[in-house]
Amino acid sequence: MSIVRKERQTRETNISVTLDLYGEILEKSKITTGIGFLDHMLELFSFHSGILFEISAEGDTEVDYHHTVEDIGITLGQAMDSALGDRKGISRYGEATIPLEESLSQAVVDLARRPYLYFKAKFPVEKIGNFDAELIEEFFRALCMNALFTLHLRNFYGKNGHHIAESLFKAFAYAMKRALTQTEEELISTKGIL
Ligand SMILES: [Mn+2]
Repeated sequence: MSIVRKERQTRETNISVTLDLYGEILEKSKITTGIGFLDHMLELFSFHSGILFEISAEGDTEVDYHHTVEDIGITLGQAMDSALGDRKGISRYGEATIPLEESLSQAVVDLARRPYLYFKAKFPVEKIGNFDAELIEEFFRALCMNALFTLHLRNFYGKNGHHIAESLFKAFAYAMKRALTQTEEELISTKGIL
C-alpha cells in the first residue's frame, strides 16, 4: 500500500490531496478546505470509511464555494483512482443504509471503472450554515467522474438538512469501506478487467 499525492492549480483554486486509501500510513486525516461544513463532512467520511487523507485548499470562496468544492472532488477523485491501481483483489461492490436521527440514506458503490452518479436527495433548506446544499451533489459528481466509479446515493427521508447531508456522507463511507475490502478473488469481473 502506498500514499498518493495529487495537486490541482487553476486560476480559481489551489488544492492538494494526500491519500492513504487503507489508513495504513498517515496517522490521521488533516482536512483544511477553508469550508467548515465540508471539513466536517470529509472528517466523518474519513472516520467511518477508514480512508485517511490530508486535504488543503485555497479557493475563490469570496465568489462562492462552488469552484473549491468541485475542485476538491476532482482532486480527491484523481487520488482515489491512482490509489485503486488496477483494482485487483477488492470486493468491488459495497452498500450501506445509514440513519442519522430522522434522516435515512443509502449508498451503493461499484468500484469498476464506470464513472456514474445517481443522486437523489432533497434538502429542505438552500443553505446548511453558509454552505449551499446543492454543492453536495456537485462534490459527489466530481468525485465519481474522476475516481471512475459508480455511486448511487439517495436519501429516503429526513427533515434536517445537516442530518440529511451527514447520513449521505456516512452511507458513502460504509459503502466504500465494504467495496474496498480485500478479497481472495483475483478480479471480480467476467470481463477480467475492472
Ligand atoms: Mn454534524
